[in-house]
Amino acid sequence: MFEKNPICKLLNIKYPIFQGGMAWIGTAELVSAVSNAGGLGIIGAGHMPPDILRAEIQKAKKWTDKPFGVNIMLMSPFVKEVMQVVVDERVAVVTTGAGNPAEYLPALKEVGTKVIPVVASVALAKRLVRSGVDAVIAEGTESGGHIGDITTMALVPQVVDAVDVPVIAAGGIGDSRGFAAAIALGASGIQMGTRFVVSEECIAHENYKNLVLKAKDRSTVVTGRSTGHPVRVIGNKMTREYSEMEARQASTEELEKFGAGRLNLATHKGDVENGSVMIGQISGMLDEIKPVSVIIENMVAGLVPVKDRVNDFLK
Ligand code: TUI
Repeated sequence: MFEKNPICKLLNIKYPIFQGGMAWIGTAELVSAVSNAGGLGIIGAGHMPPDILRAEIQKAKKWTDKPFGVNIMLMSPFVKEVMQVVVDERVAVVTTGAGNPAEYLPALKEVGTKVIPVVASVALAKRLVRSGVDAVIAEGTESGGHIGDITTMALVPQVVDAVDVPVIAAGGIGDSRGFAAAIALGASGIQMGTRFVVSEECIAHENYKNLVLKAKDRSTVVTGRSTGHPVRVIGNKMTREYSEMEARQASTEELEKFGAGRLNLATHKGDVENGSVMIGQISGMLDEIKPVSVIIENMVAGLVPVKDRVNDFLK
């Protein structure tokens, strides 16, 4: 299975399933579980200082002998230092988010790190492929956290048509139907964040996980459109206050100050009313916390019934 898959071959992994690199909760616990189960675990560096990231990488190396990655958020104040850490540590894969990583490519490629940026548009995908990235993750607006504005359904086939590297689909994928749909759109693999939040191994606070389990299809909202950095989160007291500030045209500086520290408040302290619960639109279909290995095995096994349904459809 997957012997010919370009992502599995490129990264030497069993299944073309990435765990989205989520800040604060994409820690060595989740990362090693995903990599040990045959996917690609990805540490979410978020706004992590470089010394903390180095410690997290070293923990992941202890807990898995399989490849894993680091996601670098390009808006981080520590972006230069954390890039140096992943180079020093010879991390197998770097994914990037929320920007254009072109200036960091030569240093990463020199040590053999595979670079797979997240893109939310065809234009950036084409530009980065010309710069020499190994693959791209096309992420639709269904995702949690920082998002673009095109849906996965519309974005993935357009990116697939535009580039000659493997494409990983992300955003709105939570079960085998989504996995199969991504393959149908031309993707070579998938990335999931939200599905892995409600896993046994994810260290997110139980209030955070319970809110995800309770979420319905329309529970998420997008804040920050006025700042140019839209973020999908579960609607709560914090988002209502934020929207009021946006409505009275609060400055970007004021909005950023209001948002500071909110993710940690939700993920670690469990204050899911005042904190930022970054989660994707598929949260409405999740109702169970499962071990990572079960999530991954079910994703793969579930492709067969979808294939059968397509075959029946064609009869
Ligand atoms: O990066 C993400 N999602 C994230 S990062 C994050 S950490 C954080 N964010 C806000 C506040 C506090 C912490 C939470 N979620 N996804 C990848 C992604 N990248 N989605 C969209 C993009 C993107 C958008 C525009 C990438 C590039 C881009 O344009 C860059 C350019 O130069 O054209």
